[in-house]
Amino acid sequence: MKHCTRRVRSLKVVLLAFVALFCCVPFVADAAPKFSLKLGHAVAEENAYHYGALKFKERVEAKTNGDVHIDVFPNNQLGTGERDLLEGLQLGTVDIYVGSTGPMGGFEKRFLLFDFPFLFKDKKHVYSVLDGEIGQHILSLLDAKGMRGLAWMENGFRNLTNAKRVINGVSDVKGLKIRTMENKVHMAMWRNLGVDPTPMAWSEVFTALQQGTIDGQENPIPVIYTSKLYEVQKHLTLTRHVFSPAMIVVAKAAFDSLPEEYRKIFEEAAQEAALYERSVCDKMENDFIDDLKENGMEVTTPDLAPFQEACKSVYEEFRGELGEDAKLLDQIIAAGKE
Ligand code: EAX
Repeated sequence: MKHCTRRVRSLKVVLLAFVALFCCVPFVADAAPKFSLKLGHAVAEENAYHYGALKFKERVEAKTNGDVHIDVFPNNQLGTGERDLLEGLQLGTVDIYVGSTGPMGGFEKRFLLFDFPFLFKDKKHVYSVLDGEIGQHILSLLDAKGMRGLAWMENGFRNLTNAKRVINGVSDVKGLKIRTMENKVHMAMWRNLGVDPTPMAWSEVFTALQQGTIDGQENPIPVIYTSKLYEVQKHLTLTRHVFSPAMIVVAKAAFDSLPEEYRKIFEEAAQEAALYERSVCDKMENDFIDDLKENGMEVTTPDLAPFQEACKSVYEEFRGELGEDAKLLDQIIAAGKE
């Protein structure tokens, strides 16, 4: 028994030691994140941007073991539109932006490079440029604007919608009042087509269409569908007049506050999220046209040559805005002919 008693005693000692150790170790709840960042975008949660934003969040939080936490705010919750969100990056009210390059020309003129009408032939042409030297060069220009451009996402080829009339040719567009992004190259293009362009933040567009203060707008299929524009627009015209890139951009102050290993994680996660978002956006663009028809939109595919001819003068009018990067415009055009 003695033997047994000794064993019981040593078991008690072990148990007591364990209990003492457990009690003196402070109970560690889930460790609070060291970095909490706010990501904002201007569109609905059903839009591809939101999928891309959530993928970025998921990859960063996983790779940093929760040291970095990202809150995603869709539908302009952090600003009144994309220009406002981008200003938020500079003011520190927004840490991460997912959105189009539309207003970027107002921050860095050379971003207008991608806004020239009918510049890109197809998505293969688009990504040969965005994922090559030209795309990386343009993103790098953001450093001087208090931002760090991490990756190219996709908004898509822009198409015209309106409430007034079916568009079968370029002459049918004349006289329409069309909302454009706050982008002077887009506005010039629509003036060349005989349209009265009205620059407006995205957050105001649905109401303006509903009230009839504008006749139409232009956006990629995923934005048209996920913003339910079929409720206020009867006609969709597949003009594909500009390819609208999207970006994931971090406020430079927020990015520089991260340790080097986390900055690298941000860059890797942004690339992963961008490729994922492009695949989602591409599928939406193919799927949603039928959904728009089912929701009452009349879809036309006019001959685009007259539209392209009417917009040619925009190139001469604005290539000077690009400075020494005007040569990149020629390179992009040449790449489209290969
Ligand atoms: O980025 O403002 C626009 O038309 C944009 O395409 C939209 O907000 C998605």
